[in-house]
Amino acid sequence: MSHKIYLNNSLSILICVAFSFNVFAQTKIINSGWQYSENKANWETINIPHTWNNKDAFDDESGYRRGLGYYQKQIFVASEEKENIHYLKFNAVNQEATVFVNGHNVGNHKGGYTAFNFEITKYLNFNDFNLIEVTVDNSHNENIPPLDADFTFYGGIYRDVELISVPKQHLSLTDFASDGYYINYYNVSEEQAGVEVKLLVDNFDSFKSQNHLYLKILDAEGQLILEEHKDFKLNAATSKDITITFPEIENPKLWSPNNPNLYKLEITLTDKKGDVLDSKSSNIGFRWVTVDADKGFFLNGKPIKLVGVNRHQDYESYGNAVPLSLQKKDIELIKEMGSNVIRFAHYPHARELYKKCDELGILVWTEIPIVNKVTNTDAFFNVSKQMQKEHIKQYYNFPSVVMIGYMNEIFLRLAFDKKESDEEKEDRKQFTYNLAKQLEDLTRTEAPNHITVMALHFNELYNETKIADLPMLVGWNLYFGWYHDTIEDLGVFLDDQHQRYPNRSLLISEYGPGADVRISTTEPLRYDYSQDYQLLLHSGYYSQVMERDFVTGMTAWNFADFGSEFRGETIPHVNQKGIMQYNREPKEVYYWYQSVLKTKEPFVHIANYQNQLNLIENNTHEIVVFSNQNKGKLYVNDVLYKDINFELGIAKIEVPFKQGLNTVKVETANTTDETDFNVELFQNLKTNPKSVLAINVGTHISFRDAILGVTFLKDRPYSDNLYGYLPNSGKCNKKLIPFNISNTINEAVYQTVLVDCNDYKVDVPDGKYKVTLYFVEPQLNNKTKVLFNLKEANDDSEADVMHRIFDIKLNAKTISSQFNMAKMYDDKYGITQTSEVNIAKNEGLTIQLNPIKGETVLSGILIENLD
Ligand code: GCB
Repeated sequence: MSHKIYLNNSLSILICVAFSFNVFAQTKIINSGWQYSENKANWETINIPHTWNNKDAFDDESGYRRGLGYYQKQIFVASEEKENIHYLKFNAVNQEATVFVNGHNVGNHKGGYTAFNFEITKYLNFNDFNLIEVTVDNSHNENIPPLDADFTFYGGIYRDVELISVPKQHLSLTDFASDGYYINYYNVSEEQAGVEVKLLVDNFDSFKSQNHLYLKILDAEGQLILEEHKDFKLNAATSKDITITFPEIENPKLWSPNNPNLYKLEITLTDKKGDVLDSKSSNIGFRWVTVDADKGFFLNGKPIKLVGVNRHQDYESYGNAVPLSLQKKDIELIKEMGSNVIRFAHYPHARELYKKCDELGILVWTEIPIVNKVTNTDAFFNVSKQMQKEHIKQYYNFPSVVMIGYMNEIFLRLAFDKKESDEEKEDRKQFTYNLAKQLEDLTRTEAPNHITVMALHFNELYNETKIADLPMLVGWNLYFGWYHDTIEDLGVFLDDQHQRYPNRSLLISEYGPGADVRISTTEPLRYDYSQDYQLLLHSGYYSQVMERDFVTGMTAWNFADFGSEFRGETIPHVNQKGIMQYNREPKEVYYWYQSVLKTKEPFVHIANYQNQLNLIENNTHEIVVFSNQNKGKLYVNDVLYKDINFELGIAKIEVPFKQGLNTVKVETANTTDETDFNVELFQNLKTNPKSVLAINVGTHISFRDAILGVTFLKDRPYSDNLYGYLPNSGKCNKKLIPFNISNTINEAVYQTVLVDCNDYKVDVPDGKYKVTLYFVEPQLNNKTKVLFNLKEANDDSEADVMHRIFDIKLNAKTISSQFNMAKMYDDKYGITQTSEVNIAKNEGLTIQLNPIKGETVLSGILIENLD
């Protein structure tokens, strides 16, 4: 074999392009200029990636359209391409696609997160235009997982579309749309490492062919380390499996998160003359992993505590149709946070991201989207198994992939479903177990040398049914301190599981509270959505995991906020458990992770939740600083205030502030951080009046409304010269209603309600004011909806609704009589009542809610001075 031909791939491409254009394999990405329609009548021009749900899934009015979407595109295929074989490859279409070429149905694919391709040669017209049409369906389908899950199932062609043209002999494209080869490792240790490659080569010719395979392993610098050649014959119209085994490499550079040493495999297929037909390449990473039920996770024979995140693939305003450049940035941010592991939840993400994990050094858990429940049909079982095969075969060659899963919280609906009889429930346990067993067996067979995993929710069902004994590593999704119990209960649970199931390895595959950057508090509490509570929970989990060797690690839920159509928290339709916001702006806890996970360079960060501090009554506030150092010095307005010590990456210091701009600086070994706080003191509203005053009634959290440019202050019992409710004027209970509120973007103001409290006082000085009161009817049923729609209302439904009726008075003057939200407004509708008030005689503002029927409610107050 002459050296020239095999100089390197790019050169050989050039040679081939020059001499035999029509034989070499070519892939064209055909993303641009598709036509899209939801009804086949009105078409618009779009580019792939595309989804039709990036806006409507966040819009209460329009609602989220699950149904059909039609795509079409013309492609020109040159006559030189005639001798080649042609494929259309879709890297992901959510969730069912039927593809037509020039009117011929070329195939259907079910499942929204894996790639598929169809051979289209016989349908093509050469030297002519060809019409490609794709019908996409994201309606609920009982036979396609996921059936039900806490994320939005955006419909559309949202990953690249490729037109692949290959010579008659090529690396197979038909093995579940894989690359047609699989890299296995043998005898990997610090001293040596072996690589074995299994290739599938197809011959589409009607006669025998003679071919040659040339495989090279290069090191990180591009130096050739090993090469293997193989001549072989292919019978007409057949496929062949060829295994090529390299001799062991001596003293390999092992791959790990700290040292992601990669080698490269290059594969070249030629004809007997030596002309290149096909070529592919992959990362090679030498590593081995094991789990030990007592000692945790081991990489290359050394213990490693896995700490990282889960990731969903969507992004604010893009839905799931996110440019790859932005997605890759996510992986960089995850690495910069100090993570050594990612769980790609709850489905395979774009393959380019796994490549990025190879390069950056992040261990990967990857899974298919069988979530919350399964359907007991052959069709569902078959689609599930097909998905897992596609998943394994398409993601097999990434050295970062070490854990492969197939189910998430599969008994969630069983645990909550009240409708099923006991018998039906028993049946459900059995068929779910059966599917799990089939998928576990399939995964072990198709992906030996990987760790099988499954994620469970906090419920005994997984132990009782023994489904938790199937995978090699069990992931528990644990929400202690959020959905139930306290942060400290985590440890109790972990110890109990370890004692009861001493042979099981476990990981905390999810944990985390919702957090909204607009919310802060000095008294963080469960379910308050403050960043302060988010920090408490994440750091509390971390310390409990670090204390326990048997826990292999933890992956936070979630890297970033993500779309979940049915959710209604302080940001509607968004799951807010991100460490980053939906637009990938960091929440403060991101920096805390850096302080405990990144040890190489000195790091310090002053948490500055909103740049804005509102200090009520006194002028001090607790500042939170993160650092990976032990000690530092804190300066306030350029004066040394204190020497500080960090524990678990955190120092908390009570700092005195002055009104206006204050600068805080922290110095630690070789690094500093400095930040400005805009401080507003609320000590005496009469002597120090505010032109705008906003109060978040019924809660200990403050809420920053960036559009109004005002912070709704935390609520409090009244004291002289300030504001607050009069505790003796009723029960004055604080209530949280975690539901979407319509007619507002300030959900957090309405969702916290002060119930049965009749008098409220604000000591503003004399003057003319515009006073806006915020209300919502907190009855959590749809009865008010029926009632509001008067045509549908009937006496029975009216009788069920609790009518809450009260008069509203400002300084004894009635501004609303018989205020009855159930009667007057839609369900969970954000209501404001605005009136002007003249305040005189130093009497301040008194808000009276006089109950006529039921308990009074109030959500917020905004007072604007008009003088
Ligand atoms: C879980 C689920 C995940 C949810 C998460 C939550 O356990 O696995 O899909 O998004 O809880 O936020 O409730």
